[in-house]
Amino acid sequence: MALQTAALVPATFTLPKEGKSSPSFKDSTFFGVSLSDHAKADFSSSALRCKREFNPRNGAVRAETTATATPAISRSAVDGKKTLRKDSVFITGASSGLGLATAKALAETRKWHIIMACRDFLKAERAAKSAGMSKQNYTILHLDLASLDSVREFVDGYKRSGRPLDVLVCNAAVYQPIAKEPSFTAEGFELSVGTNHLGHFLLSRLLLDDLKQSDYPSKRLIIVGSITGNTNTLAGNVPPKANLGNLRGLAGGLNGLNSSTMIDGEEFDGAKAYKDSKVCNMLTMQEFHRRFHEESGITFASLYPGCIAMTDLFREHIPLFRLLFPSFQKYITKGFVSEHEAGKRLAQVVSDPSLTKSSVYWSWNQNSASFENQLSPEASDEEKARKIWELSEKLVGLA
Ligand code: NDP
Ligand code: PMR
Repeated sequence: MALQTAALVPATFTLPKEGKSSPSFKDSTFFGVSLSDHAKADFSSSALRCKREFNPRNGAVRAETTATATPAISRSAVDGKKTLRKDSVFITGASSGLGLATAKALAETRKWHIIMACRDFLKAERAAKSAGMSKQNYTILHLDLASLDSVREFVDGYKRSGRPLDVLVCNAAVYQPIAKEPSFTAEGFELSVGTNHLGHFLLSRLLLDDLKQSDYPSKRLIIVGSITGNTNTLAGNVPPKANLGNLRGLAGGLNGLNSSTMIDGEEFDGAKAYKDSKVCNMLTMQEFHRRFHEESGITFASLYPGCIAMTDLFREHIPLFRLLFPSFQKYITKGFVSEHEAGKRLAQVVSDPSLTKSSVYWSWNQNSASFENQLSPEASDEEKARKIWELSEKLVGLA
């Protein structure tokens, strides 16, 4: 029911600058779909019952959290017995591109149950079907990251379900490279930072305790970053460059009324807002690591999966860009990766036993070997990470 209510609220709307016409609804898809019967049925699956019987939430589990094997079977430490259940991964924005490819890669192992947290239920269902994912390997739940109410309802619904949470992947994003005017989330934050950063920030904060309680030996919280937010690279130096400045726009609420819509307090620029949001994503993972890694054993990581130049991320770009960009990346920068390859990379960060180090920004070389990459000075600035954390807490109502 809660999800049904969220589904009736338009996700975003455009607020023109002063003196222009009245606010117009944008992207106001009505997701008239409630928590599906499919999802409800799944909550009482035999795998889940099995986990409950073996009491996964007991204190002794912590002793097991440093194990690095990738289990199809998670361990219950009560008596050394194994709990027979699939590992459970939540992926935001799994209805297309990287998220879908990752869901597919993990589903194919048959070790994972994938919770596809998506804003458009029907699109996600069709996507899963066309990717050949078998119904028993996934559940679709409604989540609109451009609405903090939707995030809270998603979390409430999840908590009521009793489902385990072993790995959370924050993947969804919007990119508005040619927008002349800012768009806003339901709470009035500029859309790119509001969705990509603030929505995920609230989601991860609200799910952290559940992640802590998982009996999966190698729990992870992963966020998808990008090379374009890192000014220590050629790609990161293509204008407009990411720059969070002194955070005065973020402090003001990014609402375009009594504050700028940009984190640094400057004029709206959609491409920059996206890159800034990715810097926030990468800083947030490091801040999570500093605050919670030692006590929880959770691995916090970000990554750049390569340039997946044919995804829907570029849906709002001009047609000429969409036509030329894949070839430019394939033949000139050589940064191109297919959705399939990128999905395998993110699936590795989810489940590979060798990728358990926390606070790493993963990248891959030309031979598709993973390595720990260097972040730009701004994307690794501890003081900024702390300030963004504190300001974001206020904006999403956690402080
Ligand atoms: P896509 O546009 O294909 O996927 C983005 C996903 O996010 C879609 O499923 C979309 O849903 C979802 N989404 C957008 N807004 C919301 C919202 N308000 N609530 C819930 N879900 C939402 O792009 P990619 O697969 O390329 O992007 C995935 C991630 O990869 C992003 O974090 C991006 O920054 C990152 N990335 C991408 C690169 C690339 O080259 N493509 C390079 C580096 C990083 P819907 O299907 O309903 O639109
Ligand atoms: Mg970039 C090694 C060089 C390299 C790489 C790996 C990327 C990745 N880009 C590179 C170089 C260049 N790009 C150069 C030299 C140019 C100027 C011609 C260039 C331009 C460019 C544009 C206009 N690139 C872009 C755009 C976009 O709109 C994309 C973007 O910034 O999205 C935020 C983009 C990207 N280039 C990349 C990657 C991965 C992107 C998109 C994805 C992202 O960060 O999510």
